Amino acid sequence: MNAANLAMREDFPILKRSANGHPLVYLDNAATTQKPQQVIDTLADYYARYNANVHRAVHALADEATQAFEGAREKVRAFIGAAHTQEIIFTRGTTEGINLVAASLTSRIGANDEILITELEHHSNIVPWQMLCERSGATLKACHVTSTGELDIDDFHEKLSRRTKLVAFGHVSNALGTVNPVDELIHAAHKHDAWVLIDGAQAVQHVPVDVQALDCDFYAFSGHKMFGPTGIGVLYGRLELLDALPPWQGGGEMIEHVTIERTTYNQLPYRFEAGTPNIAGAIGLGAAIDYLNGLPRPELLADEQALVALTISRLKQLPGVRLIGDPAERLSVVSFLIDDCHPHDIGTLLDQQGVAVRTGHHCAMPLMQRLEIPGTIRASFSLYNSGQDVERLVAGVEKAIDFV
Ligand code: C6P
Repeated sequence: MNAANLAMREDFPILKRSANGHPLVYLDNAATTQKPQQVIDTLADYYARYNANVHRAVHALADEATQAFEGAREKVRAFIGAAHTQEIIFTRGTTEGINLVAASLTSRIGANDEILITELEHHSNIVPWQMLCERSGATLKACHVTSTGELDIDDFHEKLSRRTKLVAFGHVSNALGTVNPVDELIHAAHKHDAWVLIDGAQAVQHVPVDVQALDCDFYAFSGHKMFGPTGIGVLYGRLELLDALPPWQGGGEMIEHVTIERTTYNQLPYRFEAGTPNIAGAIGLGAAIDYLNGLPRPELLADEQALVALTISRLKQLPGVRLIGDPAERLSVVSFLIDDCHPHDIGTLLDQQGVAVRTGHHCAMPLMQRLEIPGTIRASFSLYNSGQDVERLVAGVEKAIDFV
């Protein structure tokens, strides 16, 4: 453990607690990360000092809340390198961002069109497109995954066609940690005049993201996977594209003028933010961004990558352990199975030793079907994890193997 890692751990009060009588080892960061005191304090401060609805009233509290809420939008814009704050839409999370795009695209997709996804996707990046295809008659295609858990790039290029209207894929796989060759995929999709949506849920915490450098059309992510609160996320959309899309939900805030007969809509980004937003969540996300910006991120990421490599090499030495996926580029996630054991049994045995991992299909059932496995045991790392956490995981797995 180095100084930066030690200092960071101090910011997370939950890391001091125990679970089932053992000091907690939290390796379920792909599901949600823990929250630093700075984010917890920001949430409490909002509710204690300036809780009010935003954009609606002239009183002092409303003004303070609106400024903090819009300030958070600007922090998000800078964090992902977007050109305009109008391109930053607050959502409930990655899932809602993708559903927003799928719903708004309904009028732009027809029966002759195709949507291309991949077998690596989380259900959030599959089901909304299936629903869009049901509504529009369009066809959903999925790029195959190799046995190492990487995209079959030849298959991707083969499945792209003049009919492809939209290509949607994850930046990083939540089940295997595979980092996709996003630049190549975006470039190929744009050559076919297809829009590109990136599911960035598993990337933003770990690597810097610049949506302009990427040149993607949409990028969705969740606050709770990057040290922020649950119930808040972001959809980035390219300005011209968002401008041309109809709103998806109707209600307060998204309107300009309403009569009983018809409504004209508000400008961006409010057109896509019907109803009272998650104000505390957005401000808390802003605090999480401030927190991330204050960390020596490259150093901490290098350490996290070293822990992933250490975990892989230690698990490989254990009898009966089968690592799932062997991508050339990987972030944060190590998935594995133990011969003749159900993943849930191993997860429970690890929990009894204070080690939190996730087991099961990880909301990626098509990937599990492709790999012909019921699920995996998944250890997922964050910037605050330590070498001790790896040792406790490996010791826990050894004990579980002895027990079963
Ligand atoms: N994955 C996991 O344990 P929401 O729920 O909207 O914040 O994020 C959905 C989502 C979308 N895409 C990817 C790649 C994801 O990993 C997730 C969430 C968690 O892997 C919970 S299923």
